[in-house]
Amino acid sequence: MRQPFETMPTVLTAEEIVGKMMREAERAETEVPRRLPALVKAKRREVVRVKASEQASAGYLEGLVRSVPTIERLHPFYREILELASGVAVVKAALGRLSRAARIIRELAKEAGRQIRYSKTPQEAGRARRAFLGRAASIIRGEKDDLELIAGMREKMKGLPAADPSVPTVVLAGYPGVGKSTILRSISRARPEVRPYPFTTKEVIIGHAQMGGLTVQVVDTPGLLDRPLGETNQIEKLSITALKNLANLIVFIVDASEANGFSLESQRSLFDGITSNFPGIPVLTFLNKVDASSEEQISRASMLFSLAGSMSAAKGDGIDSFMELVARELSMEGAPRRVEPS
Ligand SMILES: Nc1nc2c(ncn2[C@@H]2O[C@H](COP(=O)(O)OP(=O)(O)O)[C@@H](O)[C@H]2O)c(=O)[nH]1
Ligand SMILES: [Mg+2]
Repeated sequence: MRQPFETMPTVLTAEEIVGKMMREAERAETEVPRRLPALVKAKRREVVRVKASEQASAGYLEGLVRSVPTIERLHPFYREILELASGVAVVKAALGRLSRAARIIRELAKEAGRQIRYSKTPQEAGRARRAFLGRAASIIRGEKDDLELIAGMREKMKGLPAADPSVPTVVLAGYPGVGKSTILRSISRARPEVRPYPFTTKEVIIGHAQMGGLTVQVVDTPGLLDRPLGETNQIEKLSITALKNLANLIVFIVDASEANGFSLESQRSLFDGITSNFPGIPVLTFLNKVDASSEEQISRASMLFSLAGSMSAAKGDGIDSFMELVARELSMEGAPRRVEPS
């Protein structure tokens, strides 16, 4: 599975484009019959040089703009992350200016071609070509910031997980240490893929599992859905929005043993915080580490949560029924969200 930004080529800096354009102008050669008058020969050469540099500049910019995935056609998951990474409006504006720069360079090249054809001396033709190169270079240098922005955007977006929005997706939640990684590892066909989010130190871990004939994408988000969500952190909010567009089901894992220092009650309030941030998305809650829990803990957990099942992921107990329940929930199109006791 490819993600839409993976195929974007490296983005040159303004100076690199200018350098390339100048080199192309130098290098451009054409066969000019020797017997032609000097002025005709000069005009032909200058026209070829202008064309070559036009292609190296305007042509490059056009290709760059084309290589950016069409924002309107992006899956909301990627669009939200693009919003996080660079800002959709900012990227669109930069692309608009780069296209306009290419258009202006094309017009200047046409104008230079005209001037060259009407030149009365080889010197005049040379001046027209140099004037074109100078103007084109300053237009490209004026696009320095836009080019840097697109380069930065590509850098952030190209490493994104190839999360397939068309595959049913389960997002794991629960405090650190409850067993999310253990579960992900034990249900994944291959080693889960770790990909950085396009901001700070967060990463998403994606596994693919085969559940009751269904291929399911399971996403773990350390540092995001394993702690109370801050009210003010914009990045956090946006990443939640991105996940909302991907998640078909939230699986909340409860550590019955309370071994990691999170009481069942505090796990319940984490549950409340997370589910209120994913309205409309079904949630299944599973009790883990039952092997290391007391009767009292298990019964307290059943009072606090509406449990879909319980397991001992480290031992592999209950994993099959976990997968069965998850697959059943996913195949119930438009299943009503579970109502939790308050
Ligand atoms: N006793 C017991 N330990 C478990 C179980 N599942 C996971 N663990 C242990 O709990 C610790 C944290 O698990 P991990 O999967 O990393 O939790 P995460 O932070 O939610 O990803 C690890 O040492 C696991 O081996 C279980 O069912 N029983
Ligand atoms: Mg983990």
